[in-house]
Amino acid sequence: LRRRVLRGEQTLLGIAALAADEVQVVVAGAIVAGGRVLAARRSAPASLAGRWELPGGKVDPGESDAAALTRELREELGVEVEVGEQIGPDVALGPRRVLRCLRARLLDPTRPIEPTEHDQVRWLTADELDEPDWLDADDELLPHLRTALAAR
Ligand code: 523
Repeated sequence: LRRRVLRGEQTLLGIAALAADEVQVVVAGAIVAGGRVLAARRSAPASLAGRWELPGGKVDPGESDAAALTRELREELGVEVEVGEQIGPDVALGPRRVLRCLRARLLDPTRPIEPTEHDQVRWLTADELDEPDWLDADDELLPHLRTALAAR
């Protein structure tokens, strides 16, 4: 019985770890420099390849949003950033997943961007924001990005 109770507790802990209201956050960086924002073209998976995004990725369990974005931008673009405020609202990616855009400032703007996972990067002015074929969630952030670009 004791073992069954223990196993039951573990199951409860497992369920608690996947609580229905738990949301997986994907962070995306709005890297703004000289009045432009950096867009990156995905090369994978095949279903998303060729479409443009604000670079970023999933926040690991126990990791802060800022730490996750710093890590992702270092891995994907070889840049060091200081993470700032959220831009726009959380955008739903699925029933338990949201995209959260955070401002990111390059610590060394002279250092070249070296993409490891994207096959192209592009600096966009506010007027050029509509040009790329953005992922759906990123597309919803464009009005907020435009405002953020105008502010600096
Ligand atoms: N998005 C998205 N927009 C956006 C990003 C960074 C991600 O819509 N700007 C979506 C695309 C994927 C999911 O969020 O469906 C996870 O993003 P991904 O694959 O970049 O996250 P990673 O890099 O953490 O994924 P793994 O390498 O697979 O762990």
